[in-house]
Amino acid sequence: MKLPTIFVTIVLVSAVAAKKFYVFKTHLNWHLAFRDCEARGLQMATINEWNENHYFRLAMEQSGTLNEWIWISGTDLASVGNFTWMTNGRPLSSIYWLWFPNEPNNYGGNERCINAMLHRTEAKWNDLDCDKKLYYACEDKPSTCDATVST
Ligand SMILES: [Ca+2]
Repeated sequence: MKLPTIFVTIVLVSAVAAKKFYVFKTHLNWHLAFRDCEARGLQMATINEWNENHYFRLAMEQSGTLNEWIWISGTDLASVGNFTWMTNGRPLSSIYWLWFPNEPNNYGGNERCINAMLHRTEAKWNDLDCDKKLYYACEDKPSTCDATVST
């Protein structure tokens, strides 16, 4: 199936970031956003650590999207209530939970995908209807040869 032609603004986070996030200022539902990242040789934004969330917030600031809701790869589509990152299957460990206050609330019983949004000074997470059309963020795919070899 041919992907729709999408005109986007790509914003690169500065080189100080351990990870680059690309914020796409086009409104897509979560599924199409996920596929669009893949079609670009990227993957949907995945926040594994606190510092990565810091860089994500920087990406929001630098792309002028601090007041926007932005899709990231968290979802519980595979198992209701068990949110994982779609890109790597890892759970949103309690250590790294950065939920917006009173989220996830599964409002209306149909909130299965996660968007980031600003709360005070930090990017926080909210579960939302996957069919909503939001801006979205991608990142570089992780290197496939970054395994540590000990001798
Ligand atoms: Ca919610």
